[in-house]
Amino acid sequence: MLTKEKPTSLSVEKLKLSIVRHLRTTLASNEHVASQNTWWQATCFALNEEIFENAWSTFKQTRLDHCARTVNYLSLEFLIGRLTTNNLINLGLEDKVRQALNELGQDINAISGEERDPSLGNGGLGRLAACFMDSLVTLEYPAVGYGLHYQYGLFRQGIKNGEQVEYPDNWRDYGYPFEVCRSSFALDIPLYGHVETYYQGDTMRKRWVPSQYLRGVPWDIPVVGFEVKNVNTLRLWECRAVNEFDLNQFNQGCFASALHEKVKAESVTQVLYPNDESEMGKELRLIQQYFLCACSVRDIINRHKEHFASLDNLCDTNVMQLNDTHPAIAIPELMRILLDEEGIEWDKAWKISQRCFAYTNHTLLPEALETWPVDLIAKVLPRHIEIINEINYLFLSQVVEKQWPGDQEKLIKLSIFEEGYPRQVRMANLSVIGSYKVNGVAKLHTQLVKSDLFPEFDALFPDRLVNVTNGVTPRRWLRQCNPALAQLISANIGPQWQKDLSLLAGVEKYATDKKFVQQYADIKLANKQKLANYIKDNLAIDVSTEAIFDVQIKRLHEYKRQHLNLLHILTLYRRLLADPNYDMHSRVFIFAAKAAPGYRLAKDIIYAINKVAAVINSDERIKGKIKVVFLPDYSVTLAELIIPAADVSEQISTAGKEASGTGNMKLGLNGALTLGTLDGANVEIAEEVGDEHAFIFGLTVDQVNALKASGYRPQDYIAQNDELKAVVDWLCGDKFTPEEPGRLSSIAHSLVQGGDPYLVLADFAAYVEAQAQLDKAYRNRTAWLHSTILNTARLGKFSSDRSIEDYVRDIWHLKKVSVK
Ligand code: DL6
Repeated sequence: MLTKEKPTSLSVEKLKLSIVRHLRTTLASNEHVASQNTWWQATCFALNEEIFENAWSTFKQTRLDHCARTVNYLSLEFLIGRLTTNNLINLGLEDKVRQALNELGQDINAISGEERDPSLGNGGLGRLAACFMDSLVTLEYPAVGYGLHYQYGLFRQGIKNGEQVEYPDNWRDYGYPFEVCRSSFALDIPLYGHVETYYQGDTMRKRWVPSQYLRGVPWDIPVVGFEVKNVNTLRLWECRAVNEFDLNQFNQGCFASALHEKVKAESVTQVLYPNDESEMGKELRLIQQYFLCACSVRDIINRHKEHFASLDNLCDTNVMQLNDTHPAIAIPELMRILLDEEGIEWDKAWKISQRCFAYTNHTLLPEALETWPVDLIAKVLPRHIEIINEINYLFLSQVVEKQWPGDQEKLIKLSIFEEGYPRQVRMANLSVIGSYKVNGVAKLHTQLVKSDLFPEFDALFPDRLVNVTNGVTPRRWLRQCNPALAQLISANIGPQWQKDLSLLAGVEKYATDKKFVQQYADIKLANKQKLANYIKDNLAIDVSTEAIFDVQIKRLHEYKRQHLNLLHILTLYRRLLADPNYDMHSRVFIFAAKAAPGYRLAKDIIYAINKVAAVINSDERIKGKIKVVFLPDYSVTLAELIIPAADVSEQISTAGKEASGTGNMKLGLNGALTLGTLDGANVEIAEEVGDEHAFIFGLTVDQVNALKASGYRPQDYIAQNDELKAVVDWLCGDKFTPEEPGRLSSIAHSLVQGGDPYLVLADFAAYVEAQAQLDKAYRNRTAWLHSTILNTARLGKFSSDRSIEDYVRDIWHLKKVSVK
């Protein structure tokens, strides 16, 4: 038994009755004709009976009894993954539902496989938000996640002749059983128009006269706590037209224009922007961001006003966490409401507002730091640009000028406005100035935020910048994705690790226990076999579980350096061609990655991996020593299959570029050894696990900076290294693309003529050497298994429960509300 059963009225008999009742009365089917998908929906509806009851109790206890301080997590992305198994585990109903379905002639695994991934995020920050929601509810903290109800999630990735092709992901097609439309909380959101000045007595006031409204309709997804009764809410706003249909136009035969307003409004929440590291600069994206913020801030205020007449104490009942700068427009939105609607004077309004917001920075990449043209904000949100102006004026004149009198450079750097054509609003500066706390997501990242990104802000506000190292939920990323390992751990140290991951330390003493080691090894092998079957079924590639499963799964980006991995694969391939007896353990290189549709070079790297795979996998001369596998359409569900099967976790970003990473934590917990640079949370992973149980290589942040400062010349590295020269030359020729010679040369070009911005060539030799060490280490079976088990045992720090407790202690100051 892995989960303590929660007090529930649901017996196997009751579950069976409920599932059949939903088949018949909710879904208009019956147990004789229902498709698997209908069975799945009926099962979800049966679970909802328990879930919604508990959600109501949580709501009642948090708001009505206590009016407890609540964190509102504002995020444009929540990459939640499938919920069926997650909810079953968290409800403690897995065994009962399995049995109930069994007795009804159904298989629980097939049924849960019917769910489409709600892919409402790009990667890092969206998945983190989902882990945080799981931890918040499990730790019984009052929390609401606010996001957008996209009709299309992140695109589905297909591979056609090696190229990425994007298809729309209509994740909820005909509805999603775990969501409920709460139309009674719908809101109208203003846009465009102009600002008027008027007098109230002697006081001059402003008001926004919008020229358009959008309707925000909330869809609630319950977030079920593990071994607790609490159920929190993820509220996703859908955009609709206020007047959906113009009957007059329709009657005149203008069918398309009769629907014009509806189509325009719905486009706001139609698609998730498929871009995680670069700026889009589109009016629609700005409206999306504002729409989320306006709906959420209004919803929070409405909740507050059920208990309090004024907003004076809003910051006592609520904190709004900005998940990166995407929801930063919430700051001027709250100010607008306080000033214009509540009639509060500026200083007091600013005090309230500033104590409501906290901001998490997730990236240092300059191109990912959001800016918006001033003219665009002025057009869409005319009152907000005035407020941003005033915030900036007061900040520069009262804070910066006081600290550094007459220092123009400081004023230019710290201003919310970036001068130029067009003038831009820097959302990061707005977020730092408008928040009471700002956090980075790993120790190294926070240090760099302080020293490189915001050093002046750190000097001005010495207590504002803090670190909260990311984490992942152990429920999904160990218990759910690796049930056999979870079972083994529980059998030896008890099941409490699922709520306190630091208890995994108790596994350490089994790392030398023969029986445990063998069981651990058997589980890894079975997981590898499962992945091997998937690869065979989906890509028709045979891979041996004897081989090292070397995994790099993450968004495709130059800074993550999938092309460094590729250069190493080519190096091994060359060595094998030169010497068929070249001594290496067989290796399967497994990639999964989506590239932003407009990111040409990233797409070229995917193409190159696939073309290289096709040649290497069919080259009999190398006797299957290397296999290269690119698994299309990376998703949370695919990650749950790959991670438990991995031997090696590739975390090879250029030092200083990856804010934290969370795949590194998931892979390590599941026993993969990290092959990584000293970047992001790799630093802390290596600290925890010990350098001898990871393969750390490459330039450090300081060395990267020094090399760049001294004038980095990638061609020097090629000149000094014949193997490197040979594999880069391969990319320029027709070896892998005989039908299109030179088709892979864009990669070589970016590395040589393009100046190699992410220092791939500078780290190549160290990477190849670390790979050789790893190859050697793998062959010592006992030592390798020892390291693997120690990775599981020593990574307890990286639970999102710990991250949430850090946020609660240092930023949010919440109190638990236990639902009885
Ligand atoms: O903090 C979550 C996650 C980090 O683990 C990754 O290192 C980082 O790249 C990612 N950042 C984003 C950037 N989006 N924006 N802006 O997702 O955040």
